[in-house]
Formats: sequence, structure tokens, C-alpha cells
Amino acid sequence: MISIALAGKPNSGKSTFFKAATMAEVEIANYPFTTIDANHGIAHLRIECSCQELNISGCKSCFDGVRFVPVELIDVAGLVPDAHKGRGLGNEFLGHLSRAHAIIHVVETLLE
Ligand SMILES: Nc1nc2c(ncn2[C@@H]2O[C@H](COP(=O)(O)OP(=O)(O)O)[C@@H](O)[C@H]2O)c(=O)[nH]1
Ligand SMILES: [Mg+2]
Repeated sequence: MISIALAGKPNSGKSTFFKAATMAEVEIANYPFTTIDANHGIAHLRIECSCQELNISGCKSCFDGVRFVPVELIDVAGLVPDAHKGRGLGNEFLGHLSRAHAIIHVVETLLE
């Protein structure tokens, strides 16, 4: 399964985005390092199923032509200056980022 890690400064809304995308219960608060241990969850990417283009009826891989592709989302602690030197949670959370297939940089979550 594709894994995608959420990176960004503390308080940028990573856990808020993670919760909205995975519906997992995670701690969200207005102070840095609310997230210490990484949260793992499954989100679903909605794509048009190829059965539509190929005109295949009775496809069991989608709902009405929409396929829900599971992706693993990983919500990690905030990125702080000098993390690569071990500051903050240092290399531990950088390890989560380096093991993911892709990284989403959360700059700001705007739910309103
Ligand atoms: N006003 C507003 N506050 C937000 C939004 N997204 C997150 N927050 C708040 O910002 C704070 C930090 O959010 P959190 O998701 O824990 O950030 P993280 O440290 O990046 O995981 C919390 O108090 C959230 O309720 C948003 O879109 N609008
Ligand atoms: Mg967080």
C-alpha cells in the first residue's frame, strides 16, 4: 500500500487533516508536540474506475464507477529547526518521513 506522511511545522493542522481524511480519533490541540508518537490511518483516494473507460459491466472493484484506493496516512510530530541534529523529536520522526513513499507538506489547514 502507498504510504504518505504529513510534514509541517508544529500547529499547522497536520493532525486535523489526518483526522478529517481517516476519521481516526487523534489528539488535536493548540500547542506544539501534541503529537509525539506517529498516528497511522487509512484514507481513500477516489478515482474513476477503468471499467468505465473499457465499458465493462458488473465490475466488483468500484461503486458506480468510482474506485476507492486505500492509502496509508502517517501523522508525525511537527518539524522544528535543527531536527536533523536531533532537536525536538529529531531523527525519530525524520525516519517516519523517509520511510513513506510520498510526503504532504501541510502549510495550513483551512476548514472554515
Ligand atoms: N481556525 C482554525 N484552526 C485550526 C484549523 N486547523 C487546525 N486548527 C487548530 O490548530 C491547532 C493545531 O492543530 P493540529 O491539527 O493539532 O496541528 P499539528 O500540530 O500540525 O498536528 C488546533 O487547536 C486546531 O484546532 C483551521 O482550519 N482553522
Ligand atoms: Mg499533530
